[in-house]
Amino acid sequence: MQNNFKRILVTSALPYANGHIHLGHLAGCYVPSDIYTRYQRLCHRDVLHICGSDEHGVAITISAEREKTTPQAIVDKYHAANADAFRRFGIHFDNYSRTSRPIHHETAKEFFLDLLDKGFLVPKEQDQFYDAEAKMFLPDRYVEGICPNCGYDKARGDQCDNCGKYYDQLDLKDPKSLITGKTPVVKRTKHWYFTLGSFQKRLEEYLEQHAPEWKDNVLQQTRSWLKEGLQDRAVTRDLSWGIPVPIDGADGKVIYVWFDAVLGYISATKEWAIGQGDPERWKQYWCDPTTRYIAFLGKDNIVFHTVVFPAELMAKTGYILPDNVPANEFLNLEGGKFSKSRNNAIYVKDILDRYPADLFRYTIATNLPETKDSDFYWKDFQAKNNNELADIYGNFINRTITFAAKNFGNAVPPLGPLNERDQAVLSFVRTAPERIGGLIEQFRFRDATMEMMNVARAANKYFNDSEPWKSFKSAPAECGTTLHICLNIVRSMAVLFAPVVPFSSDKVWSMLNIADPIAKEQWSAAGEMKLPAGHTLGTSEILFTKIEDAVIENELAALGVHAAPPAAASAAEYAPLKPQVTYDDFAKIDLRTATVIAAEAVPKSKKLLKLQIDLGFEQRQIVAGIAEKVTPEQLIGKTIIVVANLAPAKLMGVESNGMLLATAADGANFALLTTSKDVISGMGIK
Ligand code: B3M
Ligand code: ZN
Repeated sequence: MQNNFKRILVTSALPYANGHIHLGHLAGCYVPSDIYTRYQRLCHRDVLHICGSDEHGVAITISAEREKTTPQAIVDKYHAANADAFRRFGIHFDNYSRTSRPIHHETAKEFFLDLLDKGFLVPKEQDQFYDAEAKMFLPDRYVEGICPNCGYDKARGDQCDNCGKYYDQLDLKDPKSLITGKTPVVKRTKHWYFTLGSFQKRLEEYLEQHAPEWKDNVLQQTRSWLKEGLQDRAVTRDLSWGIPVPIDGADGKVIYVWFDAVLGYISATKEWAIGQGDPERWKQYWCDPTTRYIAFLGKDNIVFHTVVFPAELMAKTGYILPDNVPANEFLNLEGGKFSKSRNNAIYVKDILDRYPADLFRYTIATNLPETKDSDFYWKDFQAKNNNELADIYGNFINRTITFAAKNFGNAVPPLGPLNERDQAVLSFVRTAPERIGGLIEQFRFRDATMEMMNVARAANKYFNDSEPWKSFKSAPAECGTTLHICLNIVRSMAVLFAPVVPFSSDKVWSMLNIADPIAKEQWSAAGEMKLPAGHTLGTSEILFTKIEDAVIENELAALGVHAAPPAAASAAEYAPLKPQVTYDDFAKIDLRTATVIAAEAVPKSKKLLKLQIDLGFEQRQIVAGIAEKVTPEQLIGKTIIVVANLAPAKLMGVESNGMLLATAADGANFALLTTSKDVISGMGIK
């Protein structure tokens, strides 16, 4: 990050207060923004995280009709529920406001009148769909029809959910009113249009100036909008719910929800500043070019934040623009293999009674849809908890603290002379803050989380290789040094993992009996040894317990997903047995455990993946013909079995030093060979 910024403003998209927060929302926006702000706070940067409920628009009024209640009752209910869900999930905002508050209405009206005054809002007569029976205009989602772009038959009046295209509602084919189901008539009405077209050039310059840093998905969507040429857009609607258009003769009209919602970030900051007893302080975040502004959101909100909102800010003048808009793609559920009629989302409010938030925070963080859509699988959730959080992270912390409690009077033993292994692990941990922080600064939260777990992996390996249970008798001072180092790594891990699993880090902190809160730690020094010899520890507790198969099967059943047993192979599909070999023949093959540290497609090849693997004693590259069966993401972090002494070969010009083992099958019967529990890399197999 450029160091000339004095402070960071972070906004997270304002969820509509018409439904509960689910895992898709968290993966699209809030887990990344929370990791980012927690990390920045540990760097002791001045960072402000703003969010709140989007309470206007047709999304709300349609929900009210569906739930047979008023829009007000809808937003009251969901605002409270969502604020609570975020709090319980550990998503921390400095202010979680509401766009229905007076301060927001004032802010939006001020923008509207200022833009009107400057000639950026112009009235125009326009034809609109009108439901003659319900006697109302049908803005946005009140009308559905066939998408003029892709033919999708449930396209909304303002945007197609299938292809993402925005269009004039009169272009919809076979339109139907959502109120009466009737075909609407066309009627003339007056609306105010934002002259978006007049910002075309400045928006292009803005985009290209940031292009080197912005994510591909954000760039592509924005460029394609700009390429089509920006049209003036109506920013008022014939509706009774919303911010009344502050002009005489505009009765029954409100400001379009997207015009006001983005301004909610500003009004929520004003509200925060008032709460701080410093009402002018919001200007530091919005009007000072030494502030870096990062807007987090999901992919369906991109152009509103890279085109419409910047244009509003340019028109108003005196405001900074988003420096980055690291939007994510979508998180799907179980590959879409669930019963849609029963349930198509996992809601935060439902899961936190059954599982600690950190399990979801970690699972989501390792599987964020950063570059393309990803899936939440309950089985993956179980595996991440059991094989990573419990077996690697939790195991290291637990074995270290219980060992110190049992053998060193529950205190940190002294540090003696360091051997090579000690030095190697200490240097790996010391450099971890920079590695992880660098990835977070680039919005690569998935890789950052994997890098965190690599610290835990290295720590476990160090514990195993040092064999303190042996040295305790044969060389007690050396054993003390090992434990001194391990306890300090526990401390480092608590800080380094805090952005992703904050609740667990707090628990570790109290196990270590450290008086100052984690918040006082300095990220850059998180890898240093700070626990002194003689420091008394607290009491150890189990951080993560294993999740049983039956528990996961219940979750799947609730979603209507039934794991189909793999089909039995027909006799013809079984490969004939190969001729007998002797044990000596077999023993020539050196099979080893290895951890996949990186994986990517081999360019121009449909079948090949290039993997970097860690064998404990060395790292190497292998090439495997499995690209059609697993994704690189599914491989990273996995323990695999490789033939370690296979003669090197080149596949499509790429060097391969070994071979990974997997079933020789496709589809449901394809599986990688791995170990039944986590073991260190490089173990021989016999
Ligand atoms: N409320 C869209 C949504 O909830 C919208 C985002 C507003 S951000 C200012 O998906
Ligand atoms: Zn479409």
